[in-house]
Amino acid sequence: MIRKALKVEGMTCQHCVQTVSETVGKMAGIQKVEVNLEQKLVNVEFEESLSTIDDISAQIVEAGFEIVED
Ligand SMILES: [Cu+2]
Repeated sequence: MIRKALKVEGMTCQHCVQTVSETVGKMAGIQKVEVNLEQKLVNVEFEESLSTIDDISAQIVEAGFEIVED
């Protein structure tokens, strides 16, 4: 299990937070999703053999948000 933080642009309200949480939460191997709206961060705990960070990023983009590269 690893933990990573993604910077996500485009989340503006609790509805966005819920959309991202649900989208990521239903993926395989996701243990925990925490969205920090103020910091625009999505903290994810997941099993890398089931979903990669690229998979998670792709789903967030699919849901209409933008991943900001560090
Ligand atoms: Cu919103």
